[in-house]
Amino acid sequence: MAGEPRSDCLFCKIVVGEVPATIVRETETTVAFRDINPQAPTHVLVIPKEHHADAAALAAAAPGIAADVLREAGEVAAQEKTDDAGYRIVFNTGAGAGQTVFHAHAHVLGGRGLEWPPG
Ligand code: IU
Repeated sequence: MAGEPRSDCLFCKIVVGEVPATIVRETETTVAFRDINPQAPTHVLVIPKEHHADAAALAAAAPGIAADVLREAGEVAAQEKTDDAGYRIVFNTGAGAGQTVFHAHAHVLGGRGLEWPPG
């Protein structure tokens, strides 16, 4: 069923504390934790606690929670004090775009200059 935890999903395991993560924020519907392979001084992932494969699936099944993820991404940027200088919210979607974990997640990247277009 849409949103149910999956036993083979690493991020579902982070939600329940079975896999360790450095959590920086948590709400009723979301968790934000530091990426283990940071690509910028601030690199935090914001995930819904519910399991949805990617951002589009999340928005289709649970638009309120998709909004929670976006709001939390902004709160992370403010907490990390990167909101003045600018930051980027990225949803890699599909293997061809670099998605490796198929549980929706927003990358919040900041703390350095970010080029456009991205690689
Ligand atoms: P991607 O957009 O699916 O490629 O992002 C997955 C991210 O999850 C990637 O940046 C990893 O470094 C990160 N990550 C993590 O933070 N903790 C983990 O245990 C694993 C991956 I596996």
